[in-house]
Amino acid sequence: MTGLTFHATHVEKQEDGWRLTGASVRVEVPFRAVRFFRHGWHSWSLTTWLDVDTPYLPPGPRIHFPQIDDPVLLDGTTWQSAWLSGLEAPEGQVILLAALDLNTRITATATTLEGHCETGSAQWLVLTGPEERVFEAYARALAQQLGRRGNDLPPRVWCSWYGLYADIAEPVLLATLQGLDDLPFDVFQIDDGWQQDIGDWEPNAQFPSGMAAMAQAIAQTGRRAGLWLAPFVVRPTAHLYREHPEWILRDTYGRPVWAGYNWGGPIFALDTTREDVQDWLISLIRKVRTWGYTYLKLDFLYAAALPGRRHRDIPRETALREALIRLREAAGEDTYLLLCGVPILPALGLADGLRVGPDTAPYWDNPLATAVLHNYAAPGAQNALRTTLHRLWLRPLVHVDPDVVFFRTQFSLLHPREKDLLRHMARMTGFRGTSDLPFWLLEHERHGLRRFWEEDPPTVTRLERYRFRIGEDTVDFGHVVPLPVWPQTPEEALS
Ligand code: 9PG
Repeated sequence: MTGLTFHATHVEKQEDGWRLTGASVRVEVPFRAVRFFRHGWHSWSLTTWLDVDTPYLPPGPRIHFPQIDDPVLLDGTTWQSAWLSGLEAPEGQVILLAALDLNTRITATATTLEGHCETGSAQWLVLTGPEERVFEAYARALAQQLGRRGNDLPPRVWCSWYGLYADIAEPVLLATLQGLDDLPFDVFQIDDGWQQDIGDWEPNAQFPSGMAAMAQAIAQTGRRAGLWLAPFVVRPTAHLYREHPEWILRDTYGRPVWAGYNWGGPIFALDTTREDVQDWLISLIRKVRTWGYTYLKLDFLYAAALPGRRHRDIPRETALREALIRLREAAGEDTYLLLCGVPILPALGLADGLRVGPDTAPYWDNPLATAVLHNYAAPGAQNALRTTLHRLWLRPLVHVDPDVVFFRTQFSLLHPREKDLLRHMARMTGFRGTSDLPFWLLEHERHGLRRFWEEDPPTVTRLERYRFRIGEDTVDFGHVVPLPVWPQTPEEALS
């Protein structure tokens, strides 16, 4: 592509684009773009192509900001992206501005891409060409810079969350394990609900035999035992909070930094740059390893990268990456780490699996969250599919987890067509999970689950941006992408 103008401290032409250096860089393009690529901060954050004239309306409620995206990105008056953004020319060519360093963000207009690094000078790539090629080139550069994992096949997982939610207990999990006995899958993962509190990572009264006994029961069936933890967040009700108020990340005024609102109240973050916090984190990971869990779903990890005044004055995403390096060391190379609610770039090279979209749900969309509150990180099948679709380019770097698939009709509002889309997405990533309880499945649904887990990963060909050939199926995800809007006029209401 010719006619690009750069503003940067240093510009170097490379084989497939340019390398820019600078704390603030700017690229001007010789056309008016039709769309821009918005890339969100963490697993759940909106990532999609948007029309350049899409107005930025801050999502709500504000107490959920950290769960939705980087609060710094949401606080602006225009769309902002974490690390990468791009423009689509009228003829379809794409120009990507993409950071190689952490703590970077980008604003796009119809004719410019402006990068900014929070911590001083950074390295950036400018890549132009067909969409697939520019994302491939960026993924190669990221592999060099941050590393990659996940050469083997992604696991087939049963996860308790989207079936039982927090209402889990020993008997129902053991019965489920038994009910799945003749199905081919790899991991039985216990999600949120086993712990005493967020911060107090010991079994509650629903697990009287303890977590080691559960892991043993799972291992006896030949599956890998998986466990959910949110190691960087604390509820104020937890013993941990009362015993170690000095461990909590605080702002410049000394007030605890809000990490969001969940489990019926505000949640706070640990300052992972403190040595005593690091020791506690390492012993937590070692403890669950000793219990027998070798698949860990580590969640709400963004908390360690929120703005705040840290014990060690290092950039916030660097603080997160250092904490993840310690968790990886404590877990060992042979533990599968599925990272969730995690800023994407800081996790590369450390995660085996990465959740790349918001939570799915046994319903398509909750318009109160999306159309009314502009929150596209809210649970729902459509939100999950949209952001996952726009993060498939990460596949050479990590196992990409699109979240679970539903086969059940019981306790589900999903149309068969919607369930098919979720299933095709999982086939495309190879990461195949479900939360369906075996006793809920009709015979043909159980058969569907069996085939899903039995299938060898199909050949996938991208036919168009949102149309794929997946094995023998041609699947079009195009209608998933548009953001739901609330009708403002009678004409819109009728269309
Ligand atoms: C357990 C769940 C499951 C799920 C995770 C995560 O309020 N929120 O914005 C919010 C977002 C995601 C979320 C929970 C709350 O889900 O993604 O798979 O493990 O935690 O609590």
